[in-house]
Amino acid sequence: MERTFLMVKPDGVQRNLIGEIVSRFEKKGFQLVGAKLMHIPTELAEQHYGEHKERPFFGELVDFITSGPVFAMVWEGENVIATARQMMGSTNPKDAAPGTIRGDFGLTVGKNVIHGSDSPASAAREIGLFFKEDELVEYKKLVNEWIY
Ligand code: DAT
Ligand code: MG
Repeated sequence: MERTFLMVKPDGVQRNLIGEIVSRFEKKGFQLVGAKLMHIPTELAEQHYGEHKERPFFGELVDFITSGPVFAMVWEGENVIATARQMMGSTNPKDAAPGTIRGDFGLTVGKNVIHGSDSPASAAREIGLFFKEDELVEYKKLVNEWIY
């Protein structure tokens, strides 16, 4: 089953959006396999956002993501990587459709509430950066018989 890495960013944690965001993915039918509230060390932030190292906003991005605790999660389910991206909405909340997380809760690109992996390769990389194997929980949910 496909897995993705999702993270409520420091603005989402401060704005009490953890429960709302977890609830959306639960209700969709995805299964939570790992989660933790944590401060991201600068080194991990730089690794996580490594693809943006040359971008002018890289410094701000690292400062922001390390500015307070984040809620890091691994979710599992059919097509979860692409579907979670759709549920998040466009990177810039001003372009994000109503009904998406960024469309409903964000105003500016700098504080866009949530991170989600954008491909199978980035999901594998980001899950590995943030979680140890024994922090991911395998379990069977009977409700899955009513989803799949
Ligand atoms: P996404 O988070 O949708 O995957 P991304 O990987 O292109 O978007 O960029 C990572 C984060 O960097 C994004 O969530 C917010 C920030 N960011 C992106 N483009 C930006 C810009 N033009 N100015 C400031 N911050 C930006
Ligand atoms: Mg990205």
